[in-house]
Amino acid sequence: MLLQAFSEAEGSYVSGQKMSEVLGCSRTAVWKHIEDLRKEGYELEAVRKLGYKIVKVPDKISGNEIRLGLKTKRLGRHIHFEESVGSTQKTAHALAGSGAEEGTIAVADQQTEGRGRLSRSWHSPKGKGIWMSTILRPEIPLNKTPQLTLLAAVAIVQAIEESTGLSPDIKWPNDILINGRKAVGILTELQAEADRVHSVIIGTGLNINHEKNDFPEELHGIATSLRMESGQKFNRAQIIQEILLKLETLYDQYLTHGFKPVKLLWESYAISLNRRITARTLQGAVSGRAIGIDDEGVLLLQKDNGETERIYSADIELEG
Ligand code: BTX
Repeated sequence: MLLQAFSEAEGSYVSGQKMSEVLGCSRTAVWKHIEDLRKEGYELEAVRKLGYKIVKVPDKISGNEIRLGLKTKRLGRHIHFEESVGSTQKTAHALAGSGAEEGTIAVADQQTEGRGRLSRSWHSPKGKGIWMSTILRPEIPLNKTPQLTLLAAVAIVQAIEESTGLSPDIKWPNDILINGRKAVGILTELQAEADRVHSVIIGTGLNINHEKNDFPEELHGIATSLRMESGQKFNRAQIIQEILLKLETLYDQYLTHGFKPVKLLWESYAISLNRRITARTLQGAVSGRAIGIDDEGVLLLQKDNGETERIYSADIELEG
């Protein structure tokens, strides 16, 4: 409740009077609640006559920390947080199936069965990253849903740029790389019937405060974290807030103006375009030059014989 009051104050001071009203206790008893917050790792500044303001929040990602300072209207307004869970995708599927509102998020501090595409696993250790699934309910045809993976990738890149000053690249369709190593994975899953989309669940795995040895050996050459790239630790709840804000802004734009603006942004961050690549699909490997994405978000690959092949789903290897 006290955190709610600080959140509503948007970074300015909350008076002792206001706090005692919110908490329903005397002004002297407010002191005890402030001490509790300090014990949880919050740093507060007190100024006579003005009251208190929060100057530093702890790196925890429970519902309260995500809510405090969240600037979105819909996304993240309902938060399902668990310390440890198999996969937040599974949780989000269950929530979506039982009617959760658009914008509901499932977040965990740790995943024990985090998953990637094609039943691969996603390493999600405790306290190090963001493991989050967001429920969207767009009224779009099924064939347009891959666009949302690209939209999410743009939003996450923007949030990382804004929060850290790093410059990530996107490798089609869902990898976000920093200096060639994977810092983020995005997994988009659907609940749909016939041609009606009930929900799109966007799973985001973002490595934040890992040091090299927090990754298992087999990921050492492949994976990275924001900390490893910048030498700094980051507050995960604040990055979640930034992702949700960017995601909401782009998503609203997308619902009104369509995919074009997202496509332009996506292309500006993509490293796989205008390069020779090999696309490994379930049907086999195809090599050629990645010449762009079409209006549905499908990758266009120009083969050596000049023909253009449309790639719907693949792992991409960049050549040269
Ligand atoms: P993907 O199939 O593109 O990538 C999976 C591959 O990435 C793995 O096979 C492994 O090589 C590598 N990998 C595994 N863990 C990591 C890691 N932490 N960092 C970098 N590389 C890694 C990408 O799938 C989609 C991942 C989505 C994860 C989110 S977390 C929240 C939500 N819940 C859930 O279970 N999945 C999503």
